[in-house]
Amino acid sequence: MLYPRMTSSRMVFELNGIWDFKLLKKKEERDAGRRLKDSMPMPVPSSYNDIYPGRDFADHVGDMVYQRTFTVTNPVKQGRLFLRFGAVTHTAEVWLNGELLGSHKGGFLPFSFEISKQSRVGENLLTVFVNNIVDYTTLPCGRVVEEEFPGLEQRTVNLPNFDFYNYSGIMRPVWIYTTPDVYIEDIEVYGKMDGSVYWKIQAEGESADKAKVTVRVLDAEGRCVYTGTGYSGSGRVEAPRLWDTQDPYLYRLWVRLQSKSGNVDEYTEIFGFREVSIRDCRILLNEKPVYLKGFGKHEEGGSRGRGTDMALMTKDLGLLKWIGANSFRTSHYPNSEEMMQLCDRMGILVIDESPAVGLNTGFTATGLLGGNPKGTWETLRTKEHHKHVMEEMVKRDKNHPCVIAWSAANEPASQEDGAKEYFAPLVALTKEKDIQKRPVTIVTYEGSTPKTCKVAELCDFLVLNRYRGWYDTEGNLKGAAVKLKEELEGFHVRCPEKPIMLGEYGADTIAGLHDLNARLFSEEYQTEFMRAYGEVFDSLPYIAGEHVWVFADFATAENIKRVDGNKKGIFTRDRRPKQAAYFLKSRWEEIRNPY
Ligand code: E9O
Repeated sequence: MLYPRMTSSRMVFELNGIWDFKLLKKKEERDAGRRLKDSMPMPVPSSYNDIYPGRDFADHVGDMVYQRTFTVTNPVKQGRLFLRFGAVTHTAEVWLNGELLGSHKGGFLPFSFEISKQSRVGENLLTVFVNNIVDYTTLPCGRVVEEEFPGLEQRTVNLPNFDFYNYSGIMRPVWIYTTPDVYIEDIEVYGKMDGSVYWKIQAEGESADKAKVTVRVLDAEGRCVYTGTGYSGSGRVEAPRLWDTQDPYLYRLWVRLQSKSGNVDEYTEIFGFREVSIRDCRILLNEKPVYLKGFGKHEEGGSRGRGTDMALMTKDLGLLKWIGANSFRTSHYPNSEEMMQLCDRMGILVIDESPAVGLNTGFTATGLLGGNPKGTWETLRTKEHHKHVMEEMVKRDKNHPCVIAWSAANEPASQEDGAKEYFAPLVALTKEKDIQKRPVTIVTYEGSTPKTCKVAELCDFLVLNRYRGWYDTEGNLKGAAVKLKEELEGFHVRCPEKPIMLGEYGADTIAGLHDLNARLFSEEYQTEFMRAYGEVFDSLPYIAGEHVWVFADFATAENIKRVDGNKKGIFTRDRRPKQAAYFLKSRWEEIRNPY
């Protein structure tokens, strides 16, 4: 799926800005063909939740509606016109001028509709119904509960089976863009270390298969270093400058599609020459071992929630560089396309995670489906949707050099019967869809031990979330280190060839709380926690990386385990460093080998 870009044959218009917005009651009448009455202004892109005060507003369960008009001019009506959403959380039903364009399920990936027929020169009315419910069919998973108290109106509560606030709305940019009648629908491009480059073009429109395709590889200065023809093919660039974390050098594949009738479409896709592989317990970038240093990271902040925020994302990557990190996991959903582009450019390695979180009976206060501990894999209805999401994610992110691996899920019930059967086809599908055959993992939690884990063999590398010294053995870091080491050794015995990394480890820490005895919640405890884990990693040669939980403090659902959100951040929510940031900085700056 191509990102909307202005080219010599395409125009792009952003529909971001202030839209009309309204929360909808359960049976409230709706008419997509009329201007909303009693609407309130709402910024797009943004999560709607934190914009206005009131917990009924923030925690609304169900439908809401976004609306705006846009004007189409005559030149824009030449060729085709598309409407594209970066992400709408969690489902969207889109109407234009009173006609239904279609719907999309899944809150973190883009979708588009052709609107050539439904749009008209002049003013157009765009209406989007959004639903924010998470249940046993959605990713992430949750459950809906009807609360009844004598004398009170029935109230619908949506319990997330995950530890982050269920931000929703039109959270990523919206565009309209034009293409010629015969157009480039998708481009796949892969540059390898030896300079070989593979491409595959998908085109749509009348006799698209008979169109003539020319491709050029352009270097960062715009010089053409290779020319080829054909819908798919391969060629070679002499001595390419490889992409890596120190020198994230980017090339572009310029594609020209000329149809029989003479219509021309052009698009330029960014890529890099680099290879990711796995050998002898190591993750290799361009054949050199890369030890992953970084975080699990949410895409969120104050006011706009998970809404695309270019300033925040650039600042975050600047902080990653400052602290000596080289990577992060997009926990627990694909991040915005703009973030992926920035990672390409800044040389940050990404484990690209699907929104499959909460596929367990859980550690959260809420549980799932009434907390039936045996029910997970039989009761969940996510399997087909999960396949679809993995496909969409690979389709969107396949060309990014920054993406070094895919994570199919975070902390599923991987120790329960049915886990292997659930994940095997998902892993296979992900591999099949990715020509780079990047490593795939399933991130597991404490419940899944070297003895009980049912999915280790499906993973190319093991990513473990462990909280010894926090959720158990709390306060006792020596004991925690013993337990951690024992478990890592157990996994190494089970999968002796596979790299093992920590995907999460951390301790809730109140910024500014100091304690001479390094007690729980103090800045000192977080630092000592990091030190204790670091010593274990350093003693085990097969550890391939350390991702701390979590980059910055973040909002969660209201519950008794969380005081104003999750405080395991190494940075506060407004991105100030806690003490442990300085410890990690000195630790990570020492570990270079060689990235
Ligand atoms: C997922 C992440 O989204 N992992 C959690 C993080 C946390 O801080 C959360 O924010 O709580 C930790 C999972 C801990 C599971 C402990 C289970 C112990 C059962 C044996």
